[in-house]
Amino acid sequence: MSASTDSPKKLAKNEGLKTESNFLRGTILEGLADLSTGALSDDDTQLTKFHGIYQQDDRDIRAERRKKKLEKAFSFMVRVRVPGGVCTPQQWLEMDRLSNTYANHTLKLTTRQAFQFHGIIKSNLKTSIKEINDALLDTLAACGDVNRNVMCNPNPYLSEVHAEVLKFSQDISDSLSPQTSAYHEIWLDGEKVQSTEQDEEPIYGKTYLPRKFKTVVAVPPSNDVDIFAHCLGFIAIVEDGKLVGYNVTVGGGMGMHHNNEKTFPRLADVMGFCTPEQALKVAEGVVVIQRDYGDRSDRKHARLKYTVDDHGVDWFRERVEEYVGFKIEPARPFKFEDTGDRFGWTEGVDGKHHLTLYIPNGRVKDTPDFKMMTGLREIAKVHDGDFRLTANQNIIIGSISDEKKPEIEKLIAEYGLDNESRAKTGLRLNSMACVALPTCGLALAESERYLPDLVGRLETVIEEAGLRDDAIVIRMTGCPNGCARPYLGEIGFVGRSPGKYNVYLGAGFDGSRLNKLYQENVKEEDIVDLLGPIIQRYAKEREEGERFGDFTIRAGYVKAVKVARTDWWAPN
Ligand code: SRM
Ligand code: SF4
Repeated sequence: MSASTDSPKKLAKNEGLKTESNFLRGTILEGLADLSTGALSDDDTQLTKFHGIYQQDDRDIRAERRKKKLEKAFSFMVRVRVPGGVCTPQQWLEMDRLSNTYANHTLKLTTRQAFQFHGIIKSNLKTSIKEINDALLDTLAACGDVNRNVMCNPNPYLSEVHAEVLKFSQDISDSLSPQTSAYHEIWLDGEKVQSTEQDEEPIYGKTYLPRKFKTVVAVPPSNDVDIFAHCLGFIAIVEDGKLVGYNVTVGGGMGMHHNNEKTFPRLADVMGFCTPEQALKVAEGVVVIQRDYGDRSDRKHARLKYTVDDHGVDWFRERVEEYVGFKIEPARPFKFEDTGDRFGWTEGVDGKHHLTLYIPNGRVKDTPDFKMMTGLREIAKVHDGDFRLTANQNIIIGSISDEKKPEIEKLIAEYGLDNESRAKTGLRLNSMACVALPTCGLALAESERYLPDLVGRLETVIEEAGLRDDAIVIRMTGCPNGCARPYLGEIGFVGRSPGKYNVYLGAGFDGSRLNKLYQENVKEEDIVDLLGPIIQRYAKEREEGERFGDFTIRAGYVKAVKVARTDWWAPN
């Protein structure tokens, strides 16, 4: 299939790297054996991303080491795929053990329902990856220019179709996983493949995708996966209690660059409807069209959102239809209500109990006064259900039996894990921050280490205004890449430089409207003065049921921007 008739543009450097890499091998094995440095070669650090591994350095001590003329304090971040966010208590225990053996004694539950380890040094990398695989989880395609961890509403209480939908998300994950044997060969001591002929990537080809690719599945009314923020989405359509198919969304994404208007966050378009039998083929079709038509010359313009934006969703649908060989039907009605988690106890349709716990910014760790990691470990030791990572960086202790419930309740109380002890406002429960400093090489400002303090200061205003129990979605990132989906926060902060943030307001509570820039370059110390009066006005002037994001638009603080086309599918 030919992508374009225009004269060919110069390909981005990574394209050559992928072609030459022998299906993602590069010289990773040789680099791992060289212990004269804690780093890998620049080219290999691009390739290890496809294996779920990022080279990083501790930015807190970068300047000090430079002064002492020491190499940067290199270590590796390892991302573990958890399709749909569901893992067993045994797997939780293994992740906990590996973090305490090879990493920095913390686990990061990510905004895409995965685990991240930070601080693994080169000499421990291979063993760590091997032991993650021994726990029947993997890191392949957790990063890189491929389809990454597939997300799915994690709360099993939602509907009878949940298990079916979760299975679908796991099937997408399997069908879009890279087929190269390089992963096995490098990390699991597989047989060395002598020639590239033996490897094949039926869907991706040798150069994989132009850029990262993200897929999600949602069951309305919950939009906790923020479906419109992702390249490809499937919205479960349930009629008379049965899953009849999915509305397919394409072309969402968050990342942008400051001062570059050619880059922007974009909400996905609803492309149409397909049946459950057609859905895997449609997923493949969307990937293949992006493979062939995505921009391989400019990585800042290479995401699917730009392909859809440049050509339009109708053009995109036609290309997918040509590939899959059937028509994609018009979309069916659906309605989302919110993007948050259902905290506390819920009862599942299976008669089991589920407990959603607030984990501040997804960082599982022990501190002198709060033994969160130990508490969750003790729960995992007795729990016979599952753990479910949410897209809001929280955790569900899922499928708890009647017999186990008292024991788990006792551990929750013993370790102070209950939500009431640690998150007294709806603002905090709905807060989310990306990792940022000290590990993220792209951070311009603090995020995970700063948001809890800022929320604390805003909580004073919230309490005074009588808004303790009101859910307000607040998100922060240390740079404009958008890892905590800040452009879908009713209040969004995006780092500009140390101690300074762009402040955004006005996103839709249901995830269907982006927020808008309210003020640029706001200093940390000025944020409460900026937002306090708006919060107080909201408390006094809001209409019945009016959400904070909607109010900031009605009150004229910001103007509404594009709304995902959800309203006209579901009139009411
Ligand atoms: Fe992200 C890059 C962390 C979700 C958009 N992201 C990074 C890196 C790997 C920095 C780097 O490239 O060197 C960060 C590692 C930090 C660290 O020290 O761990 C990083 N991203 C994260 C996580 C861990 C944030 C979190 O606190 O949970 C999330 C891991 C998700 C996962 O399990 O796979 C994470 N990143 C996201 C999301 C949200 C989502 O997908 O729902 C986005 C916005 C959606 C999107 O993709 O458009 C996101 N991350 C980016 C981008 C911008 C991409 C773009 O199109 O411009 C980058 C930079 C890049 O790719 O060049 C990036
Ligand atoms: Fe790093 Fe920026 Fe992503 Fe935050 S948003 S983790 S600072 S890349």
